[in-house]
Amino acid sequence: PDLEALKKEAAIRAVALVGSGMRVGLGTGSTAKYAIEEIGRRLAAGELSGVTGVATSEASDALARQVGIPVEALDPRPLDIAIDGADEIDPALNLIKGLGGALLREKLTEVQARQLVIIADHTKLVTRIGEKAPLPIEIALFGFLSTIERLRAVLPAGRLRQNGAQPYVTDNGNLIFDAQIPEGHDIHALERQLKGTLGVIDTGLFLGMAQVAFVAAPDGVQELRP
Ligand code: DER
Repeated sequence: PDLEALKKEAAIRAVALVGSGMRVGLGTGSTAKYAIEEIGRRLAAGELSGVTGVATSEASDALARQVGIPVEALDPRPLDIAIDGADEIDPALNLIKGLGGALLREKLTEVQARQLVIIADHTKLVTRIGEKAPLPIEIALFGFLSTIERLRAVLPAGRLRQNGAQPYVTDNGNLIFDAQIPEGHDIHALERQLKGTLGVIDTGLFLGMAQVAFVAAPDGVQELRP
């Protein structure tokens, strides 16, 4: 089966964990899209009822409404479950996220979920975080050139994400610096160092947040736990 079919298979496995009456964190990206569509399908078919969603991006908010999922703003109440994609997944289920630009709302939402369920295809599996994907870092617009200089002192191989000729702007009005994580970095120490860097709002390191990942490979969907 092709990659899209595999991603959809993983999404359907995750949505099987959604029960009626649940408050669900709705992820962002091409894999999470299948999960949002599947929740909508199950609601329309009467297989689920009373589900409300909290979207992690404007795009996912619009898609949720389009498929008939009632959406609410994030408030301090815990979410029963959140379903989202990832750019990298290591054996401890540490993640890189944010290539879709939604890392801040994703982390703010998913930290409140009783269960964070990751869905992906096998190309996202890594042995070391930083092996395949750059780390997205959300930075304030104001003084961003100074912030980039501070970041380059920590991660020299990085660049401001562009949207054509303009800098990419997130749903929150911030910018993103994408940086390679060279071998030898302790990712927990790196997260602390980046979060302590003036002008940095958050990073795409989601460490120890996910409980389970459904990873689709040509021979089937694997259920990975840390
Ligand atoms: O930007 C994000 O965090 C997305 O969830 C990303 O990590 C996965 O996007 P994909 O499912 O389109 O690969």
